[in-house]
Amino acid sequence: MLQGKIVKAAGGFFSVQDESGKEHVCRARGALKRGNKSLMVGDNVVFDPVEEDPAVDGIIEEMLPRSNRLDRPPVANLDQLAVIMSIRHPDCDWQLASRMFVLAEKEGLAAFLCLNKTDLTPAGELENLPALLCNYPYRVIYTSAVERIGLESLKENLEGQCSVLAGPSGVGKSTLLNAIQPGLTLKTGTVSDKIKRGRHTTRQAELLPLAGGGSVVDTPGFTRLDFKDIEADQLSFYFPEFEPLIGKCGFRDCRHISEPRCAVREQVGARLNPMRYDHYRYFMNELEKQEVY
Ligand SMILES: Nc1nc2c(ncn2[C@@H]2O[C@H](COP(=O)(O)OP(=O)(O)OP(=O)(O)O)[C@@H](O)[C@H]2O)c(=O)[nH]1
Ligand SMILES: [Mg+2]
Ligand SMILES: [Zn+2]
Repeated sequence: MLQGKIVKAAGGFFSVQDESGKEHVCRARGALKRGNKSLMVGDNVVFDPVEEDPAVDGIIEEMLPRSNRLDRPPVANLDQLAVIMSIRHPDCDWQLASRMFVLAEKEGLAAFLCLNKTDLTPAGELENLPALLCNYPYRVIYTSAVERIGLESLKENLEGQCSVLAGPSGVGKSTLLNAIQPGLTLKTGTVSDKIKRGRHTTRQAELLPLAGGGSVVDTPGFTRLDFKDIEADQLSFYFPEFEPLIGKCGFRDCRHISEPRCAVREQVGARLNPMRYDHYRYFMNELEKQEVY
């Protein structure tokens, strides 16, 4: 039996890297194909080398306990989520970023936002961002892969950690990784002229070692993200900026929507970023609809 980490998963085959760095193509035992046990990139596994099967080098027998997992993109055992958005082509989806941050908080992951394609920002708009992002609770890194701006900062934020890069198709996730890590030759796509959307170039999540230590998972883009297993009453805990205010509302079970004497609402536009509070309201509404009475 050998131990390793899944670095790629496609069509029922898993590339498992053993401790020496060697990759083994494996299949999984049936029980590791369903539900919560279904294997994902980042999983640590025990596998049995096989010689008689020409298609694979081993069979995965067991998945070791996970410290955390994201469903979308499906990756396990992370330290950090790097949300990648472009300022233009496609436009930054701030709400999707907040959605990803909620899921990161739920899994106890650190997170930051990387705003790419600063070279495409219309004149004057970059200057407006600080106001929009006043009291934004996550670190924001500005990059242009094309003009090689902000790449050192991105690199520093990734080094030594296991991070997943997630965001819509076409924002430049793969391009940024190629730019910060010489030797990577990740396939990149173009953004359609008409609808300014990416073309889903990256097809599978792939875990890549970083030269300076740590690793990153490049993932396929997505624009839809549903909340699963989140209770309406838990939502405020996944907005870290609310934390100092929790327990200070007039009602103990305040959901910070329309209740009187709400300490959270009082701070919107002051200590709290209004856009983030809008996202909170939107998500709360969505979760309340899912609640079963
Ligand atoms: N102008 C500009 N274009 C960029 C920048 N970064 C990436 N691009 C372009 O954006 C397009 C999409 O880049 P990708 O790296 O394939 O995007 P992705 O996020 O990996 O997309 P998926 O793999 O489909 O999820 C390519 O044409 C890149 O050249 C940038 O900083 N500025
Ligand atoms: Mg890509
Ligand atoms: Zn409140």
